[in-house]
Amino acid sequence: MDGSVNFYRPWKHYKNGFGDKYGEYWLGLENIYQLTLKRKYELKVDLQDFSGPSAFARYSSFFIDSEAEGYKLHVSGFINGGAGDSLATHNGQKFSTFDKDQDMNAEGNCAKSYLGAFWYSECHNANPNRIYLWVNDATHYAIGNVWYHWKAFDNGLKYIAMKIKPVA
Ligand SMILES: [Ca+2]
Repeated sequence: MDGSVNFYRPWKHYKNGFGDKYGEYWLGLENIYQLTLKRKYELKVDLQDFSGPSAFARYSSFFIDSEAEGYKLHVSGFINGGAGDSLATHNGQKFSTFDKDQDMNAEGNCAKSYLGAFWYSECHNANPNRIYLWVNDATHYAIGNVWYHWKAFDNGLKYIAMKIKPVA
């Protein structure tokens, strides 16, 4: 949301969480696993562009598997709030960081190649934990925090939040 926290971090940080819950924040894969194990959750991804517009994607079901399963992502029940479904190719993938490559890219390391950490396949349509670019600048091809089906790979977004809440 403001570039104040460095998101290029190793596995241990993504497992345990980091940042400031009132600002830029990662809840932690183990916390997400424990929460979504106990109750049913939905996911809402809020996006905002530097030029003003916003959009969202909702998923009526969200959970992840245990660390032994690579914290594999499970999302379904997509509801389009204008953003498009950029998690479809990430569904069923394990989480990868630069020091823990669990992606589907046999030759390379998506976290290293695209300077992020996510449920990469080979490699991504969404890369929210990536470099904060501060401005719209299409010359920064595919290095920003990307949600492909809304703004393609050219634009890093001003704001990306993935929020979960229990399903009533
Ligand atoms: Ca790989």
